[in-house]
Amino acid sequence: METVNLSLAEAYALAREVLSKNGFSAEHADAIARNVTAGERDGCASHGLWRLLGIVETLRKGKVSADARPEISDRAPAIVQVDAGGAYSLVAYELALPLLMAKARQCGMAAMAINRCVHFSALFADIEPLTDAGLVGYACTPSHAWVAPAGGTRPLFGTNPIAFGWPRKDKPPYLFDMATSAAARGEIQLHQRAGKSIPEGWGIDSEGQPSTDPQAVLDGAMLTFGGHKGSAFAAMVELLAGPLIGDMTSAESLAWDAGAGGLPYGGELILAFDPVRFLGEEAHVHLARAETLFAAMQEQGARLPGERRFICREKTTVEGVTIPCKLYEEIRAL
Ligand code: PYC
Repeated sequence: METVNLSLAEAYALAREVLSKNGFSAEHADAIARNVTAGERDGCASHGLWRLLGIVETLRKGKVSADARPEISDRAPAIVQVDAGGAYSLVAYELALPLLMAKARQCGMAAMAINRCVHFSALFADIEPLTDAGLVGYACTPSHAWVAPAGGTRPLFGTNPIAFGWPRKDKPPYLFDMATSAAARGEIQLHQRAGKSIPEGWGIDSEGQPSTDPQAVLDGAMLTFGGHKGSAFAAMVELLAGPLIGDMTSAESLAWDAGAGGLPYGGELILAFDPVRFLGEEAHVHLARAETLFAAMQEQGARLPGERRFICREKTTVEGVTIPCKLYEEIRAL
């Protein structure tokens, strides 16, 4: 496959230009360009520059606002709600983040509900600002009904990612960001673009039969990770970032899309916990115990979630990112 190498600055500039030429306001174009560049930088191609295709397509289909200004509402001592106004989630998140952090420091824990947002982005990017500030973070969001519940054969849940981050002094955070489906939908779409089959266990065809054909699974149903366990987590995400915050489930999001093929529309829930508020002067003692746990994991050869991403980040910061020529041309054509 022919490839193109881009420095991170070039990747960002390409994304930024495509977004602003397609009509996104400066703040949305900036936030989206930073996010997809971060996905590519961290070796997460399914949330990297490739996303620009769907991001722009969703705008052209009239399914996302290019310039909505989020409205923040201070709901309760530990709850901030932000209405994204039908735009992508990122600007809403960034504008409401300082209030979430202030509330977490004040109350020990706080929640941010983002409503009426279109969502495409990897959640690790929403957790890192929290762990960088010494807070523990959790985030989740439904998507479109693409995933069958365990025991079923028809799509009902979204890919419903969950991200969790734990701050570490002078070290990258312990941070996982995982779909509750066996793979992100973007992963399956990337396999399809590359003409590759997908691993067994990722999905079933429209007859309910296991399939390794990406198109058959995109047309059929994706599966949750870990059978009924992943299915339970997927349902939890539907509830926490759907009805609990007054926003859509994945089935409602897909119904709202009405066949347009836009990205998922609904809510995101973000939680922040302040160890210092929980523990006071003892905080450092207990954070050190967390380090003992991480060391014991690594002693057995286990990799800490997020490690691969940070290693990749160091490399791409120097060497840039490499994407297929075909993708590069498709992005330029946007
Ligand atoms: O790739 O799983 C995915 C996804 C979720 C929302 C948009 N794409």
